[in-house]
Amino acid sequence: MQFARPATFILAATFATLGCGSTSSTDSATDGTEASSTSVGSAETATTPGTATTATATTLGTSGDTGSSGTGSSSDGTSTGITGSTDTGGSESTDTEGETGEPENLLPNPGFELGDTWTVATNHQIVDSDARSGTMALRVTSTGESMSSSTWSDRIPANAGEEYELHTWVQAQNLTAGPNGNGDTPLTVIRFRDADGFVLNGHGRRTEGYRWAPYINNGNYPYVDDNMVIHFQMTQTGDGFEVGFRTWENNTSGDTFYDDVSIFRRTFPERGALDSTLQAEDADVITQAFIGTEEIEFTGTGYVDVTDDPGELTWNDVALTGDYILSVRYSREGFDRPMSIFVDDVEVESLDAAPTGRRGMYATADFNVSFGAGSHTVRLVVNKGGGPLGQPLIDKIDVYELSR
Ligand SMILES: [Ca+2]
Ligand SMILES: [Ca+2]
Repeated sequence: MQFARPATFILAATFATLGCGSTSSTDSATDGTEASSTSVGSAETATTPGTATTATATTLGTSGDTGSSGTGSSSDGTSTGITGSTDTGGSESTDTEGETGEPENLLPNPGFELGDTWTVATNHQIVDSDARSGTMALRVTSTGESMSSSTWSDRIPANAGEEYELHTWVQAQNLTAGPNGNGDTPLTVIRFRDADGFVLNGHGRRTEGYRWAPYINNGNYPYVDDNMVIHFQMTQTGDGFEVGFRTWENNTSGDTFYDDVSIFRRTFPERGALDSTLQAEDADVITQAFIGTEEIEFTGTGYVDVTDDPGELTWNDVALTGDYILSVRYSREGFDRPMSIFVDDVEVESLDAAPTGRRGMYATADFNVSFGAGSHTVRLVVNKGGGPLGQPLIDKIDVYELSR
């Protein structure tokens, strides 16, 4: 089955959305320096060097925005179509919270041991050196050119409602820093196709999710997986996704290596029957946040867009008694950040919510909460982090009975 690529697609705009002017930090404990990022995650306001090339790209559903993301591959004129998931084994299983049993890596050839099953971009090469496991790895050589240098996996079919975790191991050798330092580095990317096989590239529809490789130790570091994780949820707008690795234009030299890439479908065995839903936009008190509707993958009538740190959503008179899973559906670009649940002004649990790849793409984070008898005040406290990149969205909290 072949999928025709749209007659026009954009290269440059992607990179405006994915990093022009960004100073997003990496995932180390020293992050928090991304406060000055301006365009990542704010596609609606991005004006980019690629504007001229995006003018004809509106056929894929851009709705008035000027900074819609495109896709980054220059070499794959046609999709390889749907590929079945292949269990190639041999890759390290990562800890996916809440899962039972051994999760299956859905990514074919995740350790590059089978050679060029990937669509390898210019200046990228599958090499028999610098492997984290096995003998092969993907080397991404930075030359200062960008825009089209993305290596892609085959498509991984997926269904609406499913959630996934993407995990990457990365090392760097003599990687030059971009002007923005941390975060101005090669990217791990996921991109989505619609039911007709077209890459989704309109703002308001999902585009791509990404995670920067770290920039640490002056661009020389062994394999790390410093929070190189993206959690994301499929919606009705897509039927599958591809995993990619992208050179970044601000890195003029040096090599970045990827190995042992994994995609797991997240499962949530602790969730029993759905009891009720607390929509974010229906919270009784919302502080340092506003109700938005622009990013369309919300449920209910909108979402809460956290603008300052911390954002708080409070629901009063919540009639719950017993043990429940409170599953927060959220969107967060860039970084792990804490979220906490308080019941009757007592903190019950705090966790680091993984980034979802992009503002407007969602994932869930589950809290275990025991309620005494009666009605309660439930408050969600959301750490925003600095800059627009850290501006999370909260869609809702689904309340599940704890499975027995
Ligand atoms: Ca390998
Ligand atoms: Ca909502």
